[in-house]
Amino acid sequence: MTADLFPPSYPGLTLLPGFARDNEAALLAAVEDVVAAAPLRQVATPGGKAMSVHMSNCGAMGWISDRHGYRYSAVDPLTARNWPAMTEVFRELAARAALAAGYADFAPDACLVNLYRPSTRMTLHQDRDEAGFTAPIVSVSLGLPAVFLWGGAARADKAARIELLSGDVVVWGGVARLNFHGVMPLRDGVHPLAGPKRINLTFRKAL
Ligand code: MD6
Ligand code: FE
Repeated sequence: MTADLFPPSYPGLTLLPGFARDNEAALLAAVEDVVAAAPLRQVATPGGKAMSVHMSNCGAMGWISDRHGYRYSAVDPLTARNWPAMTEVFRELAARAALAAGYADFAPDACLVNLYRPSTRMTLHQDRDEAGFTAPIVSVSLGLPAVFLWGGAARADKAARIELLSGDVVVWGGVARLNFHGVMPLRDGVHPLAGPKRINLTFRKAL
């Protein structure tokens, strides 16, 4: 087989396999701190359906959704307090991954924390609630493996399936900043550090 000698490449998407592998335990511990202050919750889409993923945020801004729409807010609607600060471990990792993908000086002000349990999925969508699209998106996978769907500029474009393991980081931006993407339903399993779940950290520049 020659597939591994010539892995597929996708314009605007950088795969950094194992980039956060050495930080897994520290990152998971930091996630525990975030969700102690801003509990994970299921949010509703504007259409009124609950998303299957559980979410929280840290950083100056957090991504929220309710029947009024998708947006960023400095205040957690559940606690009526600001989101917990973004720890240096998160900032440093996000900036280093962005740099590895060719984006210098990435300074995220939002980190969305997503909890996927077996059968949780994320349907194809664009990340387009940010004020500008010059900064990339940095996405860190922890815990159970997932199949990431990498589509194109249009919802109907065929999506590639990319396996993401704990410690893998993906960065997208530039021509692909508004590409559709999603996550296939999580398979059953137990991760040695994270247990029966997957955590995804998505770093963005919201403002
Ligand atoms: C992932 N997640 O879980 C990719 N986007 O690998 C996302 O694209 C995403 O988890 C918006 C909101 C939550 C997410
Ligand atoms: Fe997304």
